[in-house]
Amino acid sequence: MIDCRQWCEDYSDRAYQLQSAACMLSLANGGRRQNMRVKFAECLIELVQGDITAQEVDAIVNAANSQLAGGGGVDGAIHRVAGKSVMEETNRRYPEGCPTGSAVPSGAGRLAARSIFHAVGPIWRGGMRGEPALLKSAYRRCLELAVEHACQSIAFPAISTGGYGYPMDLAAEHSLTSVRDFLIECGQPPLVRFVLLDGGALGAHARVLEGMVESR
Ligand code: AR6
Repeated sequence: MIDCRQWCEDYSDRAYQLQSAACMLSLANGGRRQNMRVKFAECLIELVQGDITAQEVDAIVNAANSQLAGGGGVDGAIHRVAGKSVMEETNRRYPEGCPTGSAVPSGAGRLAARSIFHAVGPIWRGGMRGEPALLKSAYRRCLELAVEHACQSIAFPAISTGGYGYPMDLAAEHSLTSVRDFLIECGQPPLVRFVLLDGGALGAHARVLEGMVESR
């Protein structure tokens, strides 16, 4: 079986040719997209399909609401696995909640990670209410927190694309642009992983990341 997981390790032409070949092989391999990795300024952006709660990274990002009240989707899954200490901590430390477009840190309870960054993405209202800037800012604030907490690795879900209704293709473009720009500007953290729940979400992010490599 062909392993296409380690593709596009840097910006050289040779690596890009390898990436294209690996991509074709991965599509030939049952048509199922494999994980994808691209390097920006010595930092990796990695796309994987999976469950955010199972990630062994320094920080896991929660797709929270501005009351930090818990809910369904990623938020429900993270609090279920992490245990009640996380909600107790956020209630105590952030009684005012967290504004949309920002994020706040907490411990990670029973999760394998050290920290959870509770990020509040925008509710999609058609795209003319500042949603792109708010989504980018939520990702950026998490990366700033990762640097402040000396995290070597951070895992993001596709914030706002579930209950908050942000179209997946646009969310992929806006989130990946924000992360790429931060990595180029700051050169850390070394690993940023996007954990996408299904093949459609993974494909949407992979198309944007491929476009970033092609247009460099
Ligand atoms: N791992 C990775 N991705 C997941 C997981 C998981 N375990 N579960 C869902 N997704 P959502 P939002 C995907 O709704 O849109 C909550 O009630 C999901 O398929 O979790 O920012 C909060 O309390 C989707 O693509 O977050 C807020 O009130 C993406 O993660 C509100 O929902 C985000 O979906 C936040 O809505």
